[in-house]
Amino acid sequence: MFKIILVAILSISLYAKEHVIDQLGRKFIPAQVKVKVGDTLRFTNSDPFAHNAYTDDVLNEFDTGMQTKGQSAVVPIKAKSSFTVQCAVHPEMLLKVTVE
Ligand SMILES: [Cu+2]
Repeated sequence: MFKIILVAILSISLYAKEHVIDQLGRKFIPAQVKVKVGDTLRFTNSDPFAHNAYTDDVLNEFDTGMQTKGQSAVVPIKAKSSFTVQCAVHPEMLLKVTVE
């Protein structure tokens, strides 16, 4: 039983992927991403001013708060869904996330 649990944990960590999303030039780069449950999104602010990343998706709701220059924030993908991530500072910044 313990062995089975251990293998399950190992395989989750082996296949979970971190998707790096750059916040640069008032854009999320890339502007769309396909992910799987268990993956993470890493938002990195490469602009000299503050950004944010949040979604109102009921299944994957998150809010990175204010990210100053160079700051990174990691959020988990918890459930199958399709949703849009926005920046609270710049409403024109959009990232389309598809969870397969
Ligand atoms: Cu922004």
